[in-house]
Amino acid sequence: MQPRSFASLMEAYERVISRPNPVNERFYNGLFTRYENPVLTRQHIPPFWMYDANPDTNPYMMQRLPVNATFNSGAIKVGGKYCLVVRVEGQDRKSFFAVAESDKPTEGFRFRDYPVVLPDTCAVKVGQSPTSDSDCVQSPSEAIDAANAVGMAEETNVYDMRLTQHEDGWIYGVFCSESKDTTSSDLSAAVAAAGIVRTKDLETWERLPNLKTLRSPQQRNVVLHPEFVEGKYAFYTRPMDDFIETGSGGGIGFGLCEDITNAVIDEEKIISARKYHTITESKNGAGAVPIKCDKGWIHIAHGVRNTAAGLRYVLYAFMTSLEDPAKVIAEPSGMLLGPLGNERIGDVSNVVFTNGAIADADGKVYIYYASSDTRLHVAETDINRLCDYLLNTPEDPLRSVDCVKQRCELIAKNLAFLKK
Ligand code: M1P
Repeated sequence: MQPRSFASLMEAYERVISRPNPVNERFYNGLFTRYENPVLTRQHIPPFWMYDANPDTNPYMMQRLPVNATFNSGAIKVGGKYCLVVRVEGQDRKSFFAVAESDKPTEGFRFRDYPVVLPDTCAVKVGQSPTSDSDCVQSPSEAIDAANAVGMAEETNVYDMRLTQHEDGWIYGVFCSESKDTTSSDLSAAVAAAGIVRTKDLETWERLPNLKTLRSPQQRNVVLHPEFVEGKYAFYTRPMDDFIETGSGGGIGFGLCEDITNAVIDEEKIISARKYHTITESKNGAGAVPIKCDKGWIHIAHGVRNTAAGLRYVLYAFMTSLEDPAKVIAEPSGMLLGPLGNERIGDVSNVVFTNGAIADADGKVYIYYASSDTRLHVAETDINRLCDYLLNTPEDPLRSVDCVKQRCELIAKNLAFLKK
């Protein structure tokens, strides 16, 4: 194999970034448009993140720090740019965050030169919220004590950030902060918590203590609501007994907290429950930050069911009331979007997952969804279509016999209409 020049690797990378992304004309469902190419893949990673560019120290021009996948991203528009805070996974299995941005919503995404450098939870003074490098402590045990004191164990992995432009003026990032479960002898035992950061520019990040939910041992897929509710910060939660299984966690929860700098939720009310023999039977979780429109709050979440081939993740949607964002007023039957074609294959196959969508001023909505924990795509729709879908799609009647009845009603209506 001839070693390639670093310049040729940069040229190939630039070709990937500038590749147009045409609409997938073969797909139609009246609700959203799919695009031919993913918006981000590991080919979008700048070569200078992976290679040592100097042939003297890298004579074979080999990747020194390869990247495995670019997927589940938070999404927000800042300064006219479409910004994604992407889950990037190194080949060492550790995930981290990186901002990719573009002037266009469906193509041209380019990572900023450096990934996001989060303040280290293992580098804080006892009792303090870790906000800067100067908060460093000396010994590892002191660091762990300090992290525990502010509700953060020794964090091993971070992923799936939701970005909320809150009415208090900050952009919050809420993400999964994963630590080893040191109370278990099982090497794989882990604890998931909701980490919280805030920023004004996606460049400088202030770390706040992790969310504490007094009645749920673990949390993942936590989303901060963009407005105060009853004068408090409101979170969509996903109570779980365990790291993978939600156990007694009944679905997507909702809870209020007084102080985001020390966020504690007591009661979590289940608003979108898991249901037997539906797409949410195994688990579900909030996805994109809810989108406000004149009919309600639009939620795009994920539902998980089990199959002989393992878990199957799809997106679904529901609407909550403007007066009470914890009150579901519409929940159409079935999935909004499922994996299609090549999207079905990847590191964790048969998965689509979203943690970010952007609603533009012209009413268009871009749903950034990842397929099979490997790459990131976009689906384009708009507020009117989403509202029509949410408010006019029948609910899941939960039994085959009633599903047939529902379909026969549609057929009869159509046949009568077509005979006119
Ligand atoms: O592997 C599929 C997804 O699994 C998790 O989602 P959940 O907590 O609902 O099971 C997350 O780790 C997510 O990142 C991942 O895409």
